[in-house]
Amino acid sequence: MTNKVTLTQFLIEQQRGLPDASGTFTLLLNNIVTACKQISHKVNRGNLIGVLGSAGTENIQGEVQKKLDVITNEIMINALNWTGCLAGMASEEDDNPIAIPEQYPRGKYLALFDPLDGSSNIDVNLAVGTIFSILRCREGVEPELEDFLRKGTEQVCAGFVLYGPSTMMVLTTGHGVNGFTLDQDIGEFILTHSNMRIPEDTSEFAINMSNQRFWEPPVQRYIGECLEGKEGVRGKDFNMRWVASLVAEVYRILTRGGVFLYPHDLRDPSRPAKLRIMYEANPMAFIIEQAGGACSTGRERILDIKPSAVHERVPLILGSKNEVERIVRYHKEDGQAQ
Ligand code: AFP
Repeated sequence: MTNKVTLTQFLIEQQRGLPDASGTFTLLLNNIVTACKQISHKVNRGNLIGVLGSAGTENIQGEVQKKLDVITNEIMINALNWTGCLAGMASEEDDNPIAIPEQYPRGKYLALFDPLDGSSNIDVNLAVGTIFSILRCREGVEPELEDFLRKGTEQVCAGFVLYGPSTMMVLTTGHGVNGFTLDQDIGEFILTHSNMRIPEDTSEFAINMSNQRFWEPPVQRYIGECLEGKEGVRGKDFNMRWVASLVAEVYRILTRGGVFLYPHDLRDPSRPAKLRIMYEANPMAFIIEQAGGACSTGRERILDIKPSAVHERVPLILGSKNEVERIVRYHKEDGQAQ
């Protein structure tokens, strides 16, 4: 352990590089880390402690909540609301933003999170994760909805934890992307992946093929060309992955490249996309761009979108830069309005 950098040391050394830093951000991150360690423990214990299966309730998304959706949401809220770092929070699992209880001091940040992304995987023992995004808030006021509805370019930090064979945390504060592996023996995240970079080209795509009949022409064209392989215009064969867990897909892309698509689809005009901008697309876009990748709806850069609601959904295409740019070009050539 002597020559290994812990996440705590990494954060404190980052703070030293910011002379005006008060330590509030470092305190906030350390408490997010503590919450994710607790979630890792719950996820790993699973049925041994009776946390699998449905909670029998629905969230604002109209999705049936798993017991762990509710448990992990409470872990995140209870780990952060007392810290004095936050003016407020927003969660996939709560209809409205979460106020800081009266008895606790307010801080200058807003935390937005999906406490258990990919939760439809939890009962079949496949990878799930936690995604978080940090914004600065106006000081000295109770935050209003508008304080949350900020472009992704205004994030000060984004990260996720992947509860897989290893528990991995990936983090960016706008100065590159770093990965940390949880050493379960000592309960510390250890820096194992410095300055993660995404290869600009790839031969691997991730999409839920069962939705193919609902895709718009540019996505039909792109996936069709991938499936034609080396006999087609791409002149090479492609591989496909679909883990149904955004966190797992993004981590794979950070480590070996690839492109992930959950595109605009024509299935239900009232719900043209699945992934939520505030606590899924924006944090992942920040991380992907900081690692040299690209992230788009197909028609615009994710980080430039001005959200209109906390649970707003957007089409999401992210990964190896040259592949995402090709898909965006296909949308331009198609010219159809969304
Ligand atoms: P759940 O949290 O409801 O499992 O959704 C996970 C997710 O938001 C994202 O993590 C996956 O990439 C995507 O949805 C999977 O969507 P499908 O289940 O439609 O394939």
